[in-house]
Amino acid sequence: MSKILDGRELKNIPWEDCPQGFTGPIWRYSQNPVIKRHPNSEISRSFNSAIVPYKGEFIGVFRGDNLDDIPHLYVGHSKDGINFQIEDKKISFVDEKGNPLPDTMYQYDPRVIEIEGEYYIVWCDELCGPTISIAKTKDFVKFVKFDNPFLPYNRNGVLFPKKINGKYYMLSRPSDSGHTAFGDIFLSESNDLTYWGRHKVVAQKGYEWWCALKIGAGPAPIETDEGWLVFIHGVNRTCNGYVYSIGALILDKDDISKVKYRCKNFLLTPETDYETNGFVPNVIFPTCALTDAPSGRIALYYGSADTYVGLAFTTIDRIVDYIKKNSR
Ligand code: BMA
Repeated sequence: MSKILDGRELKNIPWEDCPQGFTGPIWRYSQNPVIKRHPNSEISRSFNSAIVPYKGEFIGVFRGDNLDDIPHLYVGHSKDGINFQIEDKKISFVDEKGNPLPDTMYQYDPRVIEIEGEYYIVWCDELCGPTISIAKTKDFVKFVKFDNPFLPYNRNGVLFPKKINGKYYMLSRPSDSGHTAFGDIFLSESNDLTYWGRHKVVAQKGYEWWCALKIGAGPAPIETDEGWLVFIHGVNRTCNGYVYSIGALILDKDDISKVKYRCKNFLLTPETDYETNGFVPNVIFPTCALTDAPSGRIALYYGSADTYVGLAFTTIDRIVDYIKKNSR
């Protein structure tokens, strides 16, 4: 039996039981996708988005690719974590003194991480090319942006959901300015979320074909008695373009820069219509996981085909057992 260590209860976690006879590590929600095309009048497609429990309901920061294809971030509200109302106006940021900041050219692939009652948004932002930005909010109305914590180029970052020995930790995937044909997961450390250092390589792209080109962290790591569970995306380069699948690894609890188990199989790969058809076919990209510690339930949200948000389920026992049995 494996345990989720944060001890938090989320009685209303979105859930659907495992279909009878299904033997895989993760099963898809039968009513997917949960976010369809044109969720508001400005957004053509919404995917790669992050949801958290908030005041007994749910709130999220959504990637919304506009009618000119350029992505921005939007707040969305939901009573059940499945049906979302996405606000009409994109998020604007203020600096640490409260002064409004000019909009950057684009913003995408947000993660939302709660640490000690504050919600941190981490996303890919524009700074002479893609880089990682961080902002904080308490109310999802005022978003205070930190002063350029990362250099370009980097398009994928997520924070650990708690400080470890008084420090913040970020997993990120340094890149180039285009559709990067490489990608490994790095760990960085900070006292204050602005100055980052002590960078370490945590996991590199794999021998396995599904993640042979690049890997990157997905949702905020989940603390378990076996170590930190990290859902990842892994990319295969086929003759018809990149294919993004979902995988996982478990980091050592005493040294989070060390991989303890790494699953050699993907957990999910694009198979359904809403994953294999869309703006970018054959992409599934995990960005957020809700957990309920008492039941061990996990609800995993993922972008699908750069067009929709999908939802899938597992339990901590099932996923840890699968990763350990299939660890390379
Ligand atoms: C990645 C990111 C994601 C996107 C994926 C597939 O590099 O840019 O936003 O979902 O490519 O297009």
